[in-house]
Amino acid sequence: MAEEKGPTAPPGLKIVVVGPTQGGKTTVSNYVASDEAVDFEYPFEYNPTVGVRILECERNLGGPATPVEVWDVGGSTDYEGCWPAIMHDAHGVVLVYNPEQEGQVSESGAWYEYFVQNNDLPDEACVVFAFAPNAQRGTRQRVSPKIEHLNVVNISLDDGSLVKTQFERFLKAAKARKDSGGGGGEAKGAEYK
Ligand SMILES: Nc1nc2c(ncn2[C@@H]2O[C@H](COP(=O)(O)OP(=O)(O)OP(=O)(O)O)[C@@H](O)[C@H]2O)c(=O)[nH]1
Ligand SMILES: [Mg+2]
Repeated sequence: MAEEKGPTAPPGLKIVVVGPTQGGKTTVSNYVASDEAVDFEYPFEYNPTVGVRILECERNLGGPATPVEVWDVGGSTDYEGCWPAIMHDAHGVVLVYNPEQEGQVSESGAWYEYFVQNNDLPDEACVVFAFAPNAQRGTRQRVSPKIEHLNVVNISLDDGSLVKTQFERFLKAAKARKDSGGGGGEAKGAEYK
């Protein structure tokens, strides 16, 4: 990462993964940032994320490989003081919540307002994973009215390939916005769906 020398533009994409505590951010982050063909599964044991973890990978999004940083943010509000710094220069937000947990459904709306709206990011810069680990495919999951206009993807632990596909699409759209010169709010969204 450190030796990366892009011709002109600063390298890479910064993607911030946010949402209520125990929603599955670390589970999703580990999966999408892995370079190996790993299964979509829980970490060996649950450890609340302290502050933020930064996972680095490279993805082929067209042209030379793009360095991607996945910032897996701890869901505890104890780290609220770090959130502005965490969001600095972010290109996209992945919002993860567990739709089977009543409180997380409403909390997800507040995470969207804080991390997307307050940062003047376009809605296209946010993908939502409603992560119900053991749900049956096709289960209709609850969505907060605040985020129902976004791209909300229902996933369970059986949906690893869907997570990968959606994440890659999301990265391509983020790269297109970045390449078109938009740093954030004013960026034109590339067609996403
Ligand atoms: N049944 C089961 N649940 C697990 C296991 N490991 C983690 N979990 C649960 O999976 C959920 C998601 O865990 P994480 O991905 O670490 O959640 P997170 O959103 O990163 O949480 P924070 O870092 O605290 O904000 C939590 O509700 C855990 O209790 C496991 O081995 N078995
Ligand atoms: Mg975590």
